[in-house]
Amino acid sequence: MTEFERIVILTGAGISAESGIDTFRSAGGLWEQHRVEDVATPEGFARNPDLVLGFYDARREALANAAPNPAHLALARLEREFSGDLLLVTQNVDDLHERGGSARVLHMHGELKSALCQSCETRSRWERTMLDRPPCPVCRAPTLRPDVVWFGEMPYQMGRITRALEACDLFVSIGTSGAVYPAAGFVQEARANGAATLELNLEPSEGSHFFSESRHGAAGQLVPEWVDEVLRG
Ligand code: BJW
Repeated sequence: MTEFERIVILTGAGISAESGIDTFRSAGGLWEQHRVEDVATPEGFARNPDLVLGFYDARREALANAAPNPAHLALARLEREFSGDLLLVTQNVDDLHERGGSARVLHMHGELKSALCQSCETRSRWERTMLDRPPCPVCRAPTLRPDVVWFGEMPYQMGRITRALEACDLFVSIGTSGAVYPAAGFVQEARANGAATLELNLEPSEGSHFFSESRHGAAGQLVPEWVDEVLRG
Protein backbone atom coordinates (compact mmCIF):
# COMPACT_ATOMS: atom_id res chain seq x y z
CA MET A 1 0.00 0.00 0.00
CA THR A 2 2.98 2.31 0.47
CA GLU A 3 3.37 3.21 -3.17
CA PHE A 4 0.23 5.39 -3.14
CA GLU A 5 0.42 9.18 -3.09
CA ARG A 6 -3.10 10.32 -3.92
CA ILE A 7 -5.98 8.47 -2.27
CA VAL A 8 -9.71 9.06 -2.67
CA ILE A 9 -11.95 7.39 -0.08
CA LEU A 10 -15.72 7.05 -0.52
CA THR A 11 -17.78 6.09 2.52
CA GLY A 12 -21.41 5.02 2.79
CA ALA A 13 -23.94 4.08 5.43
CA GLY A 14 -22.07 0.88 6.35
CA ILE A 15 -19.27 2.83 8.04
CA SER A 16 -21.77 4.29 10.52
CA ALA A 17 -23.71 1.04 11.08
CA GLU A 18 -21.58 0.05 14.07
CA SER A 19 -22.36 3.46 15.58
CA GLY A 20 -26.05 2.49 15.59
CA ILE A 21 -27.09 4.57 12.55
CA ASP A 22 -29.54 2.73 10.26
CA THR A 23 -28.33 1.87 6.76
CA PHE A 24 -30.75 2.17 3.82
CA ARG A 25 -30.93 -1.16 2.05
CA SER A 26 -30.21 -3.73 4.79
CA ALA A 27 -32.99 -5.85 6.29
CA GLY A 28 -34.80 -3.52 8.69
CA GLY A 29 -33.00 -0.52 7.11
CA LEU A 30 -34.53 2.87 6.35
CA TRP A 31 -36.01 1.81 2.98
CA GLU A 32 -37.96 -0.99 4.67
CA GLN A 33 -39.40 1.51 7.12
CA HIS A 34 -40.22 4.24 4.55
CA ARG A 35 -40.90 4.44 0.81
CA VAL A 36 -37.91 6.07 -0.94
CA GLU A 37 -40.29 8.00 -3.22
CA ASP A 38 -42.01 9.52 -0.17
CA VAL A 39 -38.99 10.67 1.87
CA ALA A 40 -36.04 11.02 -0.51
CA THR A 41 -37.36 12.81 -3.60
CA PRO A 42 -38.35 16.45 -4.24
CA GLU A 43 -41.75 15.17 -5.39
CA GLY A 44 -42.30 13.34 -2.07
CA PHE A 45 -41.40 16.53 -0.19
CA ALA A 46 -43.85 18.59 -2.27
CA ARG A 47 -46.62 16.01 -1.64
CA ASN A 48 -46.13 15.64 2.12
CA PRO A 49 -43.58 18.05 3.65
CA ASP A 50 -44.56 17.13 7.23
CA LEU A 51 -43.67 13.46 6.63
CA VAL A 52 -40.28 14.37 5.18
CA LEU A 53 -39.41 17.05 7.78
CA GLY A 54 -40.40 14.63 10.56
CA PHE A 55 -38.28 11.83 9.00
CA TYR A 56 -35.17 14.04 8.97
CA ASP A 57 -35.90 15.57 12.40
CA ALA A 58 -35.97 12.02 13.86
CA ARG A 59 -32.69 11.10 12.16
CA ARG A 60 -31.04 14.33 13.36
CA GLU A 61 -32.19 13.51 16.89
CA ALA A 62 -30.88 9.91 16.65
CA LEU A 63 -27.50 11.29 15.65
CA ALA A 64 -27.15 12.96 19.04
CA ASN A 65 -27.03 9.49 20.66
CA ALA A 66 -24.46 8.05 18.25
CA ALA A 67 -20.68 8.17 18.57
CA PRO A 68 -17.93 7.60 15.99
CA ASN A 69 -16.62 4.03 15.82
CA PRO A 70 -13.08 2.70 15.18
CA ALA A 71 -13.52 3.07 11.39
CA HIS A 72 -14.21 6.82 11.65
CA LEU A 73 -11.31 7.22 14.08
CA ALA A 74 -8.93 5.33 11.79
CA LEU A 75 -9.76 7.57 8.80
CA ALA A 76 -9.13 10.64 10.96
CA ARG A 77 -5.74 9.18 11.90
CA LEU A 78 -5.00 8.59 8.21
CA GLU A 79 -5.80 12.26 7.46
CA ARG A 80 -3.38 13.36 10.19
CA GLU A 81 -0.52 11.00 9.39
CA PHE A 82 -0.61 10.25 5.64
CA SER A 83 1.96 12.35 3.80
CA GLY A 84 0.24 12.25 0.40
CA ASP A 85 -3.04 13.78 -0.84
CA LEU A 86 -6.22 12.43 0.68
CA LEU A 87 -9.82 13.24 -0.24
CA LEU A 88 -12.54 11.80 2.00
CA VAL A 89 -15.91 11.84 0.25
CA THR A 90 -18.92 10.62 2.18
CA GLN A 91 -22.43 9.88 0.99
CA ASN A 92 -23.49 10.03 4.64
CA VAL A 93 -25.42 12.94 6.06
CA ASP A 94 -24.25 12.20 9.62
CA ASP A 95 -21.33 14.05 11.22
CA LEU A 96 -19.48 11.03 12.61
CA HIS A 97 -16.38 11.56 10.44
CA GLU A 98 -16.02 15.10 11.85
CA ARG A 99 -16.70 13.95 15.41
CA GLY A 100 -14.13 11.18 14.87
CA GLY A 101 -11.52 13.85 14.11
CA SER A 102 -11.58 14.22 10.29
CA ALA A 103 -11.16 17.91 9.50
CA ARG A 104 -11.79 17.77 5.74
CA VAL A 105 -14.90 15.83 4.71
CA LEU A 106 -16.80 16.29 1.47
CA HIS A 107 -20.50 15.50 2.05
CA MET A 108 -21.71 14.80 -1.48
CA HIS A 109 -25.29 14.02 -0.32
CA GLY A 110 -25.49 16.96 2.12
CA GLU A 111 -25.72 17.03 5.90
CA LEU A 112 -28.40 16.43 8.53
CA LYS A 113 -27.08 19.38 10.52
CA SER A 114 -27.55 21.83 7.67
CA ALA A 115 -30.68 23.60 6.43
CA LEU A 116 -31.29 24.83 2.89
CA CYS A 117 -33.61 27.80 2.51
CA GLN A 118 -35.89 27.37 -0.50
CA SER A 119 -36.40 31.15 -0.69
CA CYS A 120 -32.88 32.61 -0.48
CA GLU A 121 -30.93 29.33 -1.12
CA THR A 122 -28.67 29.96 1.89
CA ARG A 123 -27.24 26.88 3.61
CA SER A 124 -27.20 27.33 7.41
CA ARG A 125 -25.87 25.13 10.18
CA TRP A 126 -28.94 23.53 11.79
CA GLU A 127 -29.23 21.40 14.94
CA ARG A 128 -32.96 21.80 15.75
CA THR A 129 -36.23 20.54 14.28
CA MET A 130 -37.78 21.75 11.01
CA LEU A 131 -41.29 20.31 11.33
CA ASP A 132 -42.31 23.42 13.29
CA ARG A 133 -41.34 25.61 10.27
CA PRO A 134 -38.69 27.83 11.91
CA PRO A 135 -37.64 30.94 9.94
CA CYS A 136 -34.50 30.98 7.82
CA PRO A 137 -31.75 32.67 9.88
CA VAL A 138 -30.92 34.87 6.88
CA CYS A 139 -34.19 35.88 5.12
CA ARG A 140 -36.66 34.88 7.89
CA ALA A 141 -38.92 32.98 5.48
CA PRO A 142 -40.34 29.73 6.98
CA THR A 143 -39.08 27.78 3.99
CA LEU A 144 -36.26 25.58 5.28
CA ARG A 145 -35.72 22.06 3.99
CA PRO A 146 -33.13 19.46 4.96
CA ASP A 147 -29.87 20.24 3.13
CA VAL A 148 -29.64 16.74 1.69
CA VAL A 149 -29.49 15.47 -1.89
CA TRP A 150 -32.58 13.55 -2.96
CA PHE A 151 -33.03 11.34 -6.03
CA GLY A 152 -33.09 13.48 -9.14
CA GLU A 153 -30.99 16.23 -7.53
CA MET A 154 -27.34 16.98 -8.26
CA PRO A 155 -24.88 15.83 -5.57
CA TYR A 156 -22.53 18.46 -4.16
CA GLN A 157 -19.03 19.23 -5.48
CA MET A 158 -19.03 16.79 -8.39
CA GLY A 159 -16.35 18.78 -10.23
CA ARG A 160 -13.93 18.49 -7.35
CA ILE A 161 -14.66 14.78 -6.93
CA THR A 162 -14.18 14.08 -10.63
CA ARG A 163 -10.83 15.87 -10.66
CA ALA A 164 -9.66 13.89 -7.62
CA LEU A 165 -10.77 10.60 -9.23
CA GLU A 166 -8.81 11.48 -12.37
CA ALA A 167 -5.65 12.17 -10.35
CA CYS A 168 -5.77 9.46 -7.67
CA ASP A 169 -3.65 6.33 -7.66
CA LEU A 170 -5.89 4.53 -5.12
CA PHE A 171 -9.66 4.61 -4.75
CA VAL A 172 -11.15 2.99 -1.64
CA SER A 173 -14.87 2.38 -1.14
CA ILE A 174 -16.09 1.66 2.39
CA GLY A 175 -19.55 0.51 3.52
CA THR A 176 -21.64 1.31 0.48
CA SER A 177 -23.94 -0.93 -1.54
CA GLY A 178 -22.93 0.57 -4.90
CA ALA A 179 -26.61 1.00 -5.76
CA VAL A 180 -26.77 4.79 -6.08
CA TYR A 181 -25.19 6.87 -8.86
CA PRO A 182 -23.05 8.86 -9.42
CA ALA A 183 -21.14 7.47 -6.38
CA ALA A 184 -21.55 3.90 -7.64
CA GLY A 185 -19.63 4.86 -10.79
CA PHE A 186 -16.58 6.30 -9.01
CA VAL A 187 -14.76 2.95 -9.04
CA GLN A 188 -14.99 2.76 -12.83
CA GLU A 189 -13.86 6.39 -13.22
CA ALA A 190 -10.82 5.77 -10.99
CA ARG A 191 -10.01 2.48 -12.76
CA ALA A 192 -10.26 4.10 -16.19
CA ASN A 193 -7.57 6.53 -15.03
CA GLY A 194 -5.28 3.72 -13.91
CA ALA A 195 -5.89 3.78 -10.14
CA ALA A 196 -5.88 0.70 -7.94
CA THR A 197 -9.29 0.11 -6.37
CA LEU A 198 -10.14 -1.43 -3.00
CA GLU A 199 -13.52 -2.28 -1.49
CA LEU A 200 -14.02 -2.67 2.27
CA ASN A 201 -17.60 -3.82 2.87
CA LEU A 202 -19.57 -6.27 4.97
CA GLU A 203 -20.45 -8.23 1.84
CA PRO A 204 -19.76 -7.92 -1.90
CA SER A 205 -21.44 -4.72 -3.13
CA GLU A 206 -23.30 -4.45 -6.43
CA GLY A 207 -20.09 -3.17 -8.06
CA SER A 208 -17.72 -5.53 -6.27
CA HIS A 209 -16.43 -7.02 -9.54
CA PHE A 210 -15.07 -3.61 -10.61
CA PHE A 211 -12.56 -3.49 -7.73
CA SER A 212 -9.03 -4.83 -8.02
CA GLU A 213 -9.31 -6.01 -4.41
CA SER A 214 -12.28 -6.63 -2.09
CA ARG A 215 -12.15 -7.34 1.63
CA HIS A 216 -15.34 -8.35 3.39
CA GLY A 217 -16.16 -7.79 7.05
CA ALA A 218 -17.14 -5.08 9.51
CA ALA A 219 -15.73 -1.60 8.83
CA GLY A 220 -14.81 -1.24 12.51
CA GLN A 221 -12.25 -3.99 12.00
CA LEU A 222 -11.27 -3.71 8.32
CA VAL A 223 -10.68 0.05 8.20
CA PRO A 224 -8.23 0.31 11.14
CA GLU A 225 -6.32 -2.70 9.71
CA TRP A 226 -6.08 -1.08 6.29
CA VAL A 227 -5.03 2.31 7.73
CA ASP A 228 -2.29 0.55 9.73
CA GLU A 229 -1.04 -1.03 6.49
CA VAL A 230 -0.93 2.31 4.66
CA LEU A 231 0.83 4.14 7.49
CA ARG A 232 3.28 1.30 8.22
CA GLY A 233 4.58 1.86 4.74
C1 BJW B 1 -21.34 -2.55 6.20
C2 BJW B 1 -21.61 -2.63 7.57
C3 BJW B 1 -20.48 -2.65 8.42
C4 BJW B 1 -23.49 -2.67 6.58
N1 BJW B 1 -19.23 -2.57 7.88
N2 BJW B 1 -20.10 -2.48 5.71
C5 BJW B 1 -27.16 5.92 -13.61
C6 BJW B 1 -27.81 4.73 -13.72
C7 BJW B 1 -29.02 4.53 -13.09
C8 BJW B 1 -29.62 5.54 -12.34
C9 BJW B 1 -28.97 6.72 -12.22
C10 BJW B 1 -27.77 6.91 -12.85
N3 BJW B 1 -27.35 8.17 -12.56
C11 BJW B 1 -28.25 8.76 -11.76
C12 BJW B 1 -29.26 7.91 -11.54
C13 BJW B 1 -30.46 8.22 -10.71
C14 BJW B 1 -30.25 8.12 -9.24
C15 BJW B 1 -29.85 6.69 -8.89
O1 BJW B 1 -28.71 6.37 -8.61
N4 BJW B 1 -30.82 5.81 -8.81
C16 BJW B 1 -30.55 4.43 -8.40
C17 BJW B 1 -31.72 3.95 -7.59
C18 BJW B 1 -30.23 3.61 -9.61
N5 BJW B 1 -29.28 9.06 -8.73
C19 BJW B 1 -29.58 10.32 -8.45
O2 BJW B 1 -30.70 10.76 -8.64
C20 BJW B 1 -28.48 11.21 -7.90
N6 BJW B 1 -28.41 12.41 -8.66
C21 BJW B 1 -27.95 12.42 -9.90
O3 BJW B 1 -27.58 11.40 -10.45
O4 BJW B 1 -27.92 13.68 -10.49
C22 BJW B 1 -27.58 13.76 -11.89
C23 BJW B 1 -26.13 13.61 -12.19
C24 BJW B 1 -25.78 13.37 -13.49
C25 BJW B 1 -24.43 13.21 -13.83
C26 BJW B 1 -23.46 13.33 -12.87
C27 BJW B 1 -23.81 13.59 -11.59
C28 BJW B 1 -25.15 13.71 -11.25
C29 BJW B 1 -28.78 11.63 -6.46
C30 BJW B 1 -28.72 10.50 -5.50
C31 BJW B 1 -29.13 10.97 -4.10
C32 BJW B 1 -29.15 9.84 -3.08
N7 BJW B 1 -29.72 10.31 -1.89
C33 BJW B 1 -29.76 9.44 -0.72
C34 BJW B 1 -30.51 10.16 0.41
C35 BJW B 1 -29.62 11.27 0.99
C36 BJW B 1 -30.21 11.88 2.20
C37 BJW B 1 -30.47 10.87 3.30
O5 BJW B 1 -29.52 10.33 3.91
O6 BJW B 1 -31.65 10.61 3.57
O7 BJW B 1 -28.42 9.12 -0.29
S1 BJW B 1 -30.47 7.84 -1.06
C38 BJW B 1 -29.38 6.94 0.01
O8 BJW B 1 -28.56 6.03 -0.76
C39 BJW B 1 -28.43 7.98 0.61
C40 BJW B 1 -27.13 7.25 0.56
O9 BJW B 1 -26.07 8.18 0.64
C41 BJW B 1 -27.21 6.48 -0.71
C42 BJW B 1 -26.28 5.30 -0.80
O10 BJW B 1 -26.55 4.38 0.20
P1 BJW B 1 -25.36 3.55 0.86
O11 BJW B 1 -24.51 4.47 1.67
O12 BJW B 1 -24.68 2.74 -0.15
O13 BJW B 1 -26.16 2.65 1.92
P2 BJW B 1 -26.79 1.18 1.71
O14 BJW B 1 -27.71 0.96 2.85
O15 BJW B 1 -27.34 1.02 0.36
O16 BJW B 1 -25.54 0.20 1.80
C43 BJW B 1 -24.81 0.03 2.99
C44 BJW B 1 -23.69 -0.99 2.72
O17 BJW B 1 -22.90 -1.10 3.89
C45 BJW B 1 -24.21 -2.40 2.37
O18 BJW B 1 -23.49 -2.92 1.26
C46 BJW B 1 -23.89 -3.21 3.63
O19 BJW B 1 -23.54 -4.56 3.37
C47 BJW B 1 -22.69 -2.47 4.17
N8 BJW B 1 -22.53 -2.57 5.63
N9 BJW B 1 -22.92 -2.73 7.81
C48 BJW B 1 -19.08 -2.50 6.58
N10 BJW B 1 -20.60 -2.75 9.80
